[in-house]
Amino acid sequence: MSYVSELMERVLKRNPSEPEFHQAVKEVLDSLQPVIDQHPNLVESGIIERLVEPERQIMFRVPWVDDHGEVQVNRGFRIEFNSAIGPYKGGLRFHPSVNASIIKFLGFEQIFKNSLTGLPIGGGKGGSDFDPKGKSDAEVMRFCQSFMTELYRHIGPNTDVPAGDIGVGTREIGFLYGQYKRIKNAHEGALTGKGFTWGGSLVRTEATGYGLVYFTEEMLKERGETLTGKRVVISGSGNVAIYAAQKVKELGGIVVAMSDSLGYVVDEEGIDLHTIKLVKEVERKGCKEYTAQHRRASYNEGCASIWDVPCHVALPCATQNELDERAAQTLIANGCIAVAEGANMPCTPEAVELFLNNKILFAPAKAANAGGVAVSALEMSQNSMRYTWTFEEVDMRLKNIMIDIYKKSCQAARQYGHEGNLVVGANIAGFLKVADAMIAQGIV
Ligand code: NDP
Ligand code: 2IT
Repeated sequence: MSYVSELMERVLKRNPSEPEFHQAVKEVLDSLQPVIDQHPNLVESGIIERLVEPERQIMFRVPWVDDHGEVQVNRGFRIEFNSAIGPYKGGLRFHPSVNASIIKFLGFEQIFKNSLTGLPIGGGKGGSDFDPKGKSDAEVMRFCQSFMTELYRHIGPNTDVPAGDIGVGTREIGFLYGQYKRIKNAHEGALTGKGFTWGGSLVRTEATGYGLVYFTEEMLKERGETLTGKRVVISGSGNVAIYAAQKVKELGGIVVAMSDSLGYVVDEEGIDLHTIKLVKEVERKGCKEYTAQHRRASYNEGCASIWDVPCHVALPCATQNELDERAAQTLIANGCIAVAEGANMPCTPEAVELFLNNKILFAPAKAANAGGVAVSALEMSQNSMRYTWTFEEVDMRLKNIMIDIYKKSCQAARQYGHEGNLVVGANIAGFLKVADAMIAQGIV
């Protein structure tokens, strides 16, 4: 049995019932085979064995009282995966589906993504099975305060710096930061995604979506294409999806469909983002409401079939495994030329294989959605300097980082015999920097 298969067997045995974590590890290990062949010292120093085992896993009780005076209990997580190149860095997800497997897959991916940004940040992720949907602001605040009352002792600007993810936006970061500051008596960059007036960075809100589209443009260029006039389908209508849509529109593309967990809207004239923002960000309602204001648009129940809408470019920006083999077949049959992952691991392994085999331009999440965490790292820099950059300054840095990630991933793929395969390229490029640092720092 090969070293990689043996290691995978061990991961399966040691982490039973964690399918998302297994999926993320398998993809990376499969990509690393050519690197291992060329660098036997990676095996000798146990780099990969150490990489697949989080440095620290924290699970905790989060008790809070709802608006009816009833006690509620949720579970909190923070997985501090790897700190070889910098403090643990990664978002917090609040969603009822959150469990150890999901947080571990996200934390594992974050190691390589953060390395790709070229900035000094390690990998971590956290969250809770708390569902912010349907909760009052006061309930969300009490939950966040309780969550931070445990989390604060594990984080800090030089230790671990959480941010947002699904269900955690500026409102939640505000409540979390307020409680952190109160307990620690310190106004310091222990969280990113803060509001601009209290330590946040300009462009952080837009960063993941904008970065995704900068990456997509770069990839399209290779085929002599641009986004101008392209039909684009974007799943989700949260932070990543909305700002990806905004940048697509700015660059001349037409976003014909967007979704949420309940269904999707199609607007052949191009989705009106003002309405989507109002419905999703302000009113916190379903995207179905969009059709009340735009009669020409149609709404379809169920989010999975959004990929039936014909498009040139598909940007899955909702959640893991939302685009399967059948969806990939439909996209290819309908003439899609590029798929870029805004969400983390949104395409199933079977879908990714189909895209690669059919020479569809495919941008894996680690590379394509790294803009969010990259601007988070820029927020950390600004906090350390006690200074703020302009929107243009941060946006320019973001764009350069995305272009650099694209080039690094292409180069690594070429060097290790997989030209054009950005999955392999991103995994290898992200891995090498972390592996170098781990070797230099000894067996820790
Ligand atoms: P938001 O909470 O802002 O939005 C999530 C969107 O996805 C909503 O439209 C939501 O629908 C939909 N969604 C969530 N869960 C499901 C599900 N199980 N099935 C179908 N749709 C679902 O989150 P973000 O936009 O921040 O995150 C989206 C993805 O991007 C995630 O995979 C996240 O890990 C990834 N990501 C986020 C970054 C960031 O900076 N925020 C950075 C890099 C990656 P509804 O409104 O109905 O709940
Ligand atoms: O998946 C991700 O990269 C994020 N949710 C953003 C993490 C961050 O620290 O900004």
